[in-house]
Amino acid sequence: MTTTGSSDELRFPEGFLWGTATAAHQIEGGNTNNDWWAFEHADGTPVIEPSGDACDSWNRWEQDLDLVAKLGLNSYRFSLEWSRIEPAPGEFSTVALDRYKQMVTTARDRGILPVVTFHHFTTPSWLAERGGWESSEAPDRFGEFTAKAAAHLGDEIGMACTINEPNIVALMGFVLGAFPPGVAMDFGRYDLCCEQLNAGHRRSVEALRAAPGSYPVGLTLSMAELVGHEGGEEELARFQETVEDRFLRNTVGDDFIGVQTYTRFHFTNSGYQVAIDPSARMTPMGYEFYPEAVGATASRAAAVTGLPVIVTENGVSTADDSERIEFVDRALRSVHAAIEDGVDIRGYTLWSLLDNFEWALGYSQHFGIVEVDRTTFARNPKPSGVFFGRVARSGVLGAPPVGS
Ligand code: IFM
Repeated sequence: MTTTGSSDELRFPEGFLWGTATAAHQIEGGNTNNDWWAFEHADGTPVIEPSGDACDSWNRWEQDLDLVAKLGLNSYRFSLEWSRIEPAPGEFSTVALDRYKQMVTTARDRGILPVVTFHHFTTPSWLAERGGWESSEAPDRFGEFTAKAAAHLGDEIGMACTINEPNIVALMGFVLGAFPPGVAMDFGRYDLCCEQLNAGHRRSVEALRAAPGSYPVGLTLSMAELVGHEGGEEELARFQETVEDRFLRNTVGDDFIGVQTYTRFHFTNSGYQVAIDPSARMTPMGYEFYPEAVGATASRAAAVTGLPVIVTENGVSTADDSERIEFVDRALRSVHAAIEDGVDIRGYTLWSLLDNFEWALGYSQHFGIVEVDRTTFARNPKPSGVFFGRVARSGVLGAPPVGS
């Protein structure tokens, strides 16, 4: 049970997960054998700079785990790089698998629940060359990879996320052209990719259920609060169905739904808009600054799926860290309000631990609660990390910061 204490103090449920998240390609560095590396180096893509050494987390992973523990968080969500583990079809790297196993066990030793994502945007080059997620073999291949990796990591996995934001993989890859294969406005290929990703999720769940251990298994989906205005109802319904609900419906029998929210979208009689008010506060990502969206999306995800919710990503890109504190404070208030309304939300994960490679936008964005020096890779926790850690340790969110 949550309680609302005196003044504006909010208490979160016992056992609530307080985490931060990263993804392999965004932090490890040197992931040369996947579709993203190729995309970063191809002519004519919108990628502003290559990932290069990223945050050198392939070598500094233990320091990253120490940071999570020191901040006071009790979970860490990270991803496995498929192309490191299976560099060629059916050929698995014991060295890579051992490294990820070490991460899982070290996290446990530090009192951190390891939340493992099996696919976070990158696909091995060998599969990309055969058509990537459009290829008829992709779902089975992903299932086989999941089985192999899950068997190696064993029952110390704390929670498993199959595919990160499959809707973004398809939308960016085939409608907006900002992710590999860089195709724009091809809705037929978009639909095909969505179906294949849905099939991949199911294969992965089957593999995880058959693997040693019995940790919760789920999908993570990118969701925005969808706000309808007069004349925009039809467009909203179309967006909701084709970008969110087709994936939410594919979670029957899963243990949780992972909700990943950054903003809200508006639908008017002239279509989709990121903001209505011309003076709306915007973030460097071009999103409306609207932390309360997370409570709304978590509630909708729970209603559509009937599953417990983990907020597996939420956060803001900003160079002004005090804005991040405001964002997280307001977001947590909306999560707490949803819990009070009866929505089963079991955790909140802040994106991201580190300032890292933001895909086509390179290193121009700052989502981290820890700053990373781009030359020395030295890590420096920001006040927002200290703030979030304090809430995590106590399970209590104090009165809103003065001035907010
Ligand atoms: O950096 C990404 C992450 O890889 C997936 N979810 C959204 C984040 C911020 O854009």
